[in-house]
Amino acid sequence: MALVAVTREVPETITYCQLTHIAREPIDLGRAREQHRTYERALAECGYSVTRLEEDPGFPDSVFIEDTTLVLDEVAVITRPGAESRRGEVETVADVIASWRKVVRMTTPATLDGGDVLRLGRTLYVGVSRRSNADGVAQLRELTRQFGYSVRAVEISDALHLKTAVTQLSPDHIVVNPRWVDASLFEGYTAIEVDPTEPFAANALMAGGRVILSTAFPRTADKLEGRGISVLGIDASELAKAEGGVTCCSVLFEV
Ligand code: CIR
Repeated sequence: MALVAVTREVPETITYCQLTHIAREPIDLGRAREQHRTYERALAECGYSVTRLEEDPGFPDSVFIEDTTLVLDEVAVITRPGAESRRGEVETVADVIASWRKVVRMTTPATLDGGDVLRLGRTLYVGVSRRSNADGVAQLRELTRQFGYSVRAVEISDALHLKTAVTQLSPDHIVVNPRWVDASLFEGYTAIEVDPTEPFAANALMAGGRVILSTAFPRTADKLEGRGISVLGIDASELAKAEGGVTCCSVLFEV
């Protein structure tokens, strides 16, 4: 068994990215790429072999590769991203993922961003958001039913994606921002709440027994460490200006 992480270079056009909840500020491309390298090194430290796809300046948000595919053990679902400017990002990703998994595709009128899908065991929780619609939920259900997954739609408020509001930390724990999602929906998992001053700390990346978290969230990191979670902090400040967190910049799976 090997752990694989697929990432995509920060495009030089990142400054023209989609923004929904935050105001546009200048993004330093050099710094963003440097931080992205640090992120890749953190994944390597957690045991992943990292494949970085080339930049595509035609797609300002293409570094956020998580939104383009959901890679399960049995199949890779290629999404139809909710933002029109992002739809074409999936082609390169589909070609690359096809070397590891059978690929299936979502089609119009479905929209779904990978950032809206939280897999907990055999349940796929899907945030119905500005990006992911009811057809997206229905198609995901059809495409994964034969492999024994159940798909549950989740209401979220004020967050861009479901995984802005909740992510998995360990086989038993999740981290949540209770203002954005109802933690009681995720049965069987112990929910740890973010520090109230760090609303975006609910986006953590479980990787090989550790958790990668932005160093912008020291209070939540302390809280997680106190519960026995090993946190690997990285500076992710430049891509946070593009409304991206630590889950968005990779697709993780086992081969
Ligand atoms: C977007 O709005 O699509 C990007 N600027 C940020 C995407 C973040 N992706 C994610 O949380 N999965």
